[in-house]
Amino acid sequence: FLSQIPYAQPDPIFELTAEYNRDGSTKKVNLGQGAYRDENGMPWVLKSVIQAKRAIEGSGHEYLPILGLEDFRKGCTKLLFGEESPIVLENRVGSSQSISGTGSLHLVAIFLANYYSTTHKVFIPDPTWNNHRAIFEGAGFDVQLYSYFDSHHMALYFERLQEDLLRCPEGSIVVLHACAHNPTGIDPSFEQWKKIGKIVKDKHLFPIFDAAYLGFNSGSIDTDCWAIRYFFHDLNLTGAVCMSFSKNMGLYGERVGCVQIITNTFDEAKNVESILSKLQRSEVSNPPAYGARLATAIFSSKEYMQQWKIDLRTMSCRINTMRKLLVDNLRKHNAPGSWVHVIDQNGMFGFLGLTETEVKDLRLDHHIYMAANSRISIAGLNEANVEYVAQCITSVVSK
Ligand code: PLP
Ligand code: TYF
Repeated sequence: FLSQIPYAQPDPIFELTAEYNRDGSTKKVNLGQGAYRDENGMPWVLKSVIQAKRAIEGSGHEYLPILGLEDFRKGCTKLLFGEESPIVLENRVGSSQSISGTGSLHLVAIFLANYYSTTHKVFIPDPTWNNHRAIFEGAGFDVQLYSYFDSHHMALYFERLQEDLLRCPEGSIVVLHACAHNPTGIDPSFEQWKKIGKIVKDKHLFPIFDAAYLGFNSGSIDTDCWAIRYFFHDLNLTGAVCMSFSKNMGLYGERVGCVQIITNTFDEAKNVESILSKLQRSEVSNPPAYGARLATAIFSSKEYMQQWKIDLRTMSCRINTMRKLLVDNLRKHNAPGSWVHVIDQNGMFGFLGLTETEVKDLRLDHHIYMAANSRISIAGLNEANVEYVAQCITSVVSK
């Protein structure tokens, strides 16, 4: 059978990084993969993480429990909902540590496939992170798109989004980006979230919040949890949150994440957790320890938590400054258009609205690398390259 195995195309964003690494030009700029870079274009280890590393020295290499570190899981629930939350006080969350955000989505997907049935459709935004389709199709679901982005106005297509969600069959599963939508950087307003919440409630949809960028919109986890808290506190819904600490703790390669399934009662949560444990056992047996220990050390120390908040502001402020500087430079070089959409976008990415040809020209003629849909990781910009990038964008769009 091996001779019949087809060749699967590599993931485009990892290919782009490989192509960037092969490029020998000194001018090259990497705006591809969503990973934070400091003002010198270097990966950044958060100060809070450096403190946590010292604190956990000597913690050894034993296995964790199947569901991961309990203090980590409980810390994640408190982070999402706050210490005083009824959800926390009534123990209504079934949780499991996971292989970061991706593993968290996967665990929820197989949980739903096994215990809710793949006859339910999964709705994901158009566009979205390309792994959403792969993860849910991989678990056996029929995956459909709901409208999200209006490319004409470079804005949220809210009317269509509402229409599409209203058309979902009752009980469908809907994937929502908690904040910092990837790739568009456009999130619903509070008022729009309220309307989405009402549809989710009325149609008994099962919401899954993909929370991979908490802290990147506002610099504050509390603020960026607004939609999650509105759904589960104010509307009293049940659903899932898939948390990742790749970006907001800079722990990319350590694979630190958590699944939170918000239920109606403590007994439901206990049963859900038993199933998460059973599923996790045959998938990864038990999750990796190091990164979860770091995150737990941060959660358990007031001092480190304070530092983490500062670190989040450091990253989100630098990204915002670069966002504005890019637009200032585009305007300075008279790039056609107002570029106000880039200013209005949130989180780690800018969604420029260039054509595939323009993106290709930037790569081949100017050594500037970005996703084919013209999504840029803003953190790849710095004082040394932002004007060059703006000049080159101006040049390709003025052709
Ligand atoms: N969800 C979204 C929307 C993402 O953009 C990412 C990473 O880029 C993830 C989930 C998961 O990332 P990780 O598995 O590294 O936590
Ligand atoms: O840049 C992006 O959109 C991501 C990058 O485990 C990424 O696809 C890389 C590794 C990973 C998750 C996301």
